Amino acid sequence: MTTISQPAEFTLQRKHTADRSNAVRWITSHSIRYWPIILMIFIGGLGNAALAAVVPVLVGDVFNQMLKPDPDTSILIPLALVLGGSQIVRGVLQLGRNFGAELMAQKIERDIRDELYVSLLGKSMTFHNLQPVGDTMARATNDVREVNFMFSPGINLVVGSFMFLVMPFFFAPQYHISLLLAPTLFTISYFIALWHYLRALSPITDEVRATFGEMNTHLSEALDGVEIMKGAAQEGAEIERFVTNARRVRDAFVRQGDLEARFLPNLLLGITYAIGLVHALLLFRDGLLNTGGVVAYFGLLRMLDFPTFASTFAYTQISLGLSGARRILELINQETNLDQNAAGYTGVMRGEIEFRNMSFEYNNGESVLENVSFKVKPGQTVAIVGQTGAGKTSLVKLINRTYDVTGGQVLVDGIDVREWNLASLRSQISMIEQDIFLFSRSISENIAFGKPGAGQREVEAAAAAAQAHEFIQSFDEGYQTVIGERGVTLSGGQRQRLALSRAFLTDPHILILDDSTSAIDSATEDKIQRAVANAARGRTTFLITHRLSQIRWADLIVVLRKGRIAAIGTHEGLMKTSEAYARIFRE
Ligand code: TTP
Ligand code: MG
Repeated sequence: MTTISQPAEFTLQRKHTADRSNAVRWITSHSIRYWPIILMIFIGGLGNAALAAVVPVLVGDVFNQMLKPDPDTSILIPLALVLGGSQIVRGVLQLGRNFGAELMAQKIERDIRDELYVSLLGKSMTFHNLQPVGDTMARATNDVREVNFMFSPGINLVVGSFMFLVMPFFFAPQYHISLLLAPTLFTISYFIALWHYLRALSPITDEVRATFGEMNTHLSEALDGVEIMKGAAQEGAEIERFVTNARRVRDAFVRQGDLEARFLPNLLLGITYAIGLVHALLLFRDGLLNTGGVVAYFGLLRMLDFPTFASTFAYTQISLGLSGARRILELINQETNLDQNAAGYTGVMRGEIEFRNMSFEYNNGESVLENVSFKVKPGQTVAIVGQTGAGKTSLVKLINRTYDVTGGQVLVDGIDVREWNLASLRSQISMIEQDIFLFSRSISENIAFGKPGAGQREVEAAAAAAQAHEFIQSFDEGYQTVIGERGVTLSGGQRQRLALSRAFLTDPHILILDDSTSAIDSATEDKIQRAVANAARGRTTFLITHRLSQIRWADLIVVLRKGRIAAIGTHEGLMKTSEAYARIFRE
């Protein structure tokens, strides 16, 4: 099996690797490992069909017995017993087929869900910034579900009904060889019609899945931004937009239904019955077929029912499943431009950082940082100041390779960050982002996020150092309080101290604090001030802040303006030399 490996930021070692070159191969490579189940489905399907064919054959025999001038009724009891027995066995086989297909469907669903999740976590921020969450959610939930349905009932019915299609070919010739005519005509036209149907269906199911993804994207964004939407009284416009999206989904489904309704084999089946019956009667008239033969033959033709009626439904399901698989695969196969560099440097960090002639732009090609060079000694505290949009956040995100520079270098301990093993680099750097994200888990778990398995005592010590212990204690359930539950939300200052607790617990060599909050009451301000001072001790610290008290005692202050360094130095030095810096303090 060929394995196409994608460059990923992080990959986890999986037991099974799948062929990701196209959707059909991908699904096949996932299913092939469950070959015993596939075998079970096939055997179940074949046995079920063969035993179903036994019914018309036996009924034909019974007719012949009854129509004899002196019918031998003693044979009827054994015939009835064989008939009944065979149908019980058939039920068991059918159960095997259905159970196998359902089992397979669930296993495959789990496997591809795992694969997608691992792949999503491994992708870079560049990818995640560009990929709408709603669309990802639609793919990770509904498209994955469609792949499940593709196996059960989809493939289950296709296999089962195909076996029914084959049976007349086995059983009809024993009555008269020419009776193969009607099933042959049917089968040929069936496959031609099916081929056309599938070709027309594929773009429609693609569209069904795509419009659904778009609707979901929109819905998730509207809910995310519901506060802004309400604030701007835009509910009406939003509803309008949603209705348009919902209409597109409906239209795609209607087109699918329309195509299904025109499925030709429904018509072919009726014609086949007519042809078969006429044919059998002609043979009967010429004495080449007896009454039992006519009855049995017509019973066998009736078996074509199953493939005809199951196929619209089953093939649509397969087509939808493949469309879903294509969309999931598209996501998995999206390249990410960071690689984890597993073989890279893994030393213990001293915390020296150097920006060397560095420039950076986001994907849109607009320069965000230009020609930035400066050096930070281990243990120093650096304050980055500058107006909004100056590139402060962007600058620090280059240190832990949330993004990669587009020119020049960022070095940690004299080693280009791209030469570092990514996991090693990131585990020694702690970044407190501008908008702090908390999981809907307990406070304790939120603090211990970067160090799973940390004991309660450790967690509390970290919280105390971050000046968070007090407010956490004020909650009824203390550290076990679940954030987001029963209305527990935290203020900006509280969030910040939780994030600082996280940082204390992981004890990083480099700490980055991106803090945009400036309006905080002085008591809290004081606490944060103390927490940050605690945190900065003994490690290299980057502070992005508007708090003058914090800027003042930094070892190095970098003033950014429109992506360039406007001034750099200590507080005393800058007050004398930099007009721009002095202005900040005058304001
Ligand atoms: P930032 O680095 O976010 O600027 P900042 O942190 O100095 O601003 P603030 O004080 O408000 O936090 O952005 C610098 C430029 O980069 C800005 O013009 C927006 C642009 N940018 C992108 O194009 N894509 C991004 O993902 C981000 C974060 C910024
Ligand atoms: Mg910022």
